[in-house]
Formats: sequence, C-alpha cells, structure tokens
Amino acid sequence: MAVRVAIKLGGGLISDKSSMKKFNPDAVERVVDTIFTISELGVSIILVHGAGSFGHLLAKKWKIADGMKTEISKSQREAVEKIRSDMRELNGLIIEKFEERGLSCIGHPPSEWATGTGAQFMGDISVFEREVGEQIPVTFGDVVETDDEREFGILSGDDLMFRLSTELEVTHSIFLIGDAEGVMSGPPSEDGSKLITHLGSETEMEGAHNADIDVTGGIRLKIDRAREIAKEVDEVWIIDGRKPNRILEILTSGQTKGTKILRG
Ligand code: IP8
Repeated sequence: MAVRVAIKLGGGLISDKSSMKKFNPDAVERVVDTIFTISELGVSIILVHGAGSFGHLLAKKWKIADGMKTEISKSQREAVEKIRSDMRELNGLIIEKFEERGLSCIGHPPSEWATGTGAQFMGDISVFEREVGEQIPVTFGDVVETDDEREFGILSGDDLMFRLSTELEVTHSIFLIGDAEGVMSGPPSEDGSKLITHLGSETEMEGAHNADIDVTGGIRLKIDRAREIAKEVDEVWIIDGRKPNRILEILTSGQTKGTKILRG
C-alpha cells in the first residue's frame, strides 16, 4: 500500500503558548526540512496544525468553546472573527515556510468547510486526498459554526486528525508535540516523569491538561483521539516535534524514540 501520512504540528511546538501570537519559525523550519525529505521519498502528506497562542488565549478569554452566551454575544462574535483571522495568519506563516523550501501547500480553513465540534464534526474531507506531487493540503484547529443553539464552537486539530486519518486510508498518523519526548507518566516538567514508549488502553498515566491556557483538552484529547485512530491505523505516534527526524525513522524503520499508540 502507498504510504500516506497525516502529521499534526502541535500548537505548543509552532508557537509560544503563553505569549499572544508568538510564532516559532525555527521549530517550523526543522519540521519542514523533514517533510521535504519524506516528500522526496514519494510519501503522500496531509498536514494539520494546532492553534497555540494564535487561538487558545482569546478563545479562553471569551469562552468560545462553550458557545454563544447572550450577555456577551457581541464581544464573542468579534472574538470569533479575530481568532479566525489570527488562525489564517498562522496558517499563512506556516505555508510560507514550506514554500521557502519549495513545497507547495494549500490551506483549507475549517470555518469554510466544517460544522460542529468533536470527532463527529461534519464536512467534506475529500479535498485532502491528493496524489503525490500535488500541493500538500493543510488544515488547522479553528472556530466553526455549530447547527445548534451554541452557534459556534472550537474544532480541535486533534478531531481533524481523527477523521482525516480514519477516512482517507492513512498508513501513519503522527502527532508532534512541543514539550516532551512523547506521552510521559506524569507532567513533563516533573522529575521522575518517564516516557511511555507503548500506550495501550490499560496504560496508567496522568495526562495533565493545562486548562489555564488550553481550551480543547491538551495531551488528554490527543491521547483519546490517537487511541481511536489506532483502532484503524497501524502506525500512530505521539513524538517530540523538536526532533522531527524521528518521523523519518518511523517511516523507514518503524521505530523511534516516542510513544507508539497500540490498538486496544
Ligand atoms: O490547538 C484549537 O485547536 P487545537 C483551535 O488543535 C482554537 O486544539 C481556535 C483554539
């Protein structure tokens, strides 16, 4: 079977999560280098990226993930427009880095084609099915419309990864994170936290969700979606995006340092 890989660049990798709209060009350049190499190998690529400080800070401030609240609806609507435009800006910065390396990409903002939140969101994902040599499709976590009284909500890049990986015959689904070697047994910053190299449904871990900043669910949501994906895709990984060469190791040898998500 032809190799098709879905890769998510985590928001904490491509931006400084605590500082409003602070892009991390060096981290993105390193990822682009590896993706250039795998594209030369003839691998079909689908890209997703998170929001980091281009989305979570304002979304948190205006409670966008909870949907419309009558008392503050005017400010919320303004925040929705601002977050959408900030996310397009971030998408543009990322695409620019790919184009500098000679890789042509096309952005697909979810606010234009997706409705609803969570893994069962609605929207036609057939545009992400591309042949090798065509433009690489890129999408991202965004504020989308919902068809209920909430009116809007946050669609996470992790949910996009779920549908793209399970509906498009992807062979590898890889989540790049920005602060650890993979899933750790406890908070990454804590001494004694160890890398979990194989994560099955029984594996014990305390996935800290940094609710101070993150409105979608942090490592917890990633693990939940990755487990769902692993029911259908053999190679599902959560790895350190600061060492993107590990993507190449997974594709060539099936092994690397990081967390492999096991089926069941
Ligand atoms: O960072 C969140 O996407 P994620 C999207 O992939 C927004 O969870 C706008 C906060």
